[in-house]
Amino acid sequence: MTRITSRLGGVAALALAAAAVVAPARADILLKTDATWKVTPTAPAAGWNDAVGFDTTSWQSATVLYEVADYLGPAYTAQAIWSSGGQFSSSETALWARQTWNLAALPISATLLGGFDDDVDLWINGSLVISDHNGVANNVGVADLLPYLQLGDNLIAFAATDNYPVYGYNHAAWLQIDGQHAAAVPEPETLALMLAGLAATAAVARRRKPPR
Ligand SMILES: [Ca+2]
Ligand SMILES: [Ca+2]
Repeated sequence: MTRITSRLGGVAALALAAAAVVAPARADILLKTDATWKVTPTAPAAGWNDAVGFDTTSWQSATVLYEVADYLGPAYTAQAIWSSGGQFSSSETALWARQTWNLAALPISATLLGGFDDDVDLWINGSLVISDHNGVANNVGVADLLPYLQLGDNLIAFAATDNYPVYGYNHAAWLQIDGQHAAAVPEPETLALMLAGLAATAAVARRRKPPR
């Protein structure tokens, strides 16, 4: 018993040493608007904003209007998008857009910032998280997206409208989700130590199991 206890102490010390060299949280751009988004200038059928598997074969790939970095700096790699009518179309004044993406691990923080000319309703996995109808072009955001994200496939969808009766035909939409992941992947030596520790712990646990 003494031997097992001292071995466990060793494992704990190894685990502590390994934890100390793991890098801190890593900032990342989780999602941004670009040409890979699917868009349509005509109102879609029900399910477009809450069904991951919604059929978008009749939709277009987004048309890129400009780089957001030109206005907000290099931290923003999102691109402003619209349908193929472009930024000044007089016939395509509303945009429905969606993107699915996979989260292999949940981030420890996630925020959304977007710019819509002029108004927007935005859903994440079927939850309405932004509803902006002030009639002017402005930036909108969600400080904490974690309650809406899920492991595996995620869906983000928005409907944007141009207030052309007041300001003329000029429209655009962009968004970017920034997040942090728990920690960088440990270096190989650290990983080897941690795995050795886990194996030792498992061996001790197996030995401690009462016989069936
Ligand atoms: Ca607005
Ligand atoms: Ca406008």
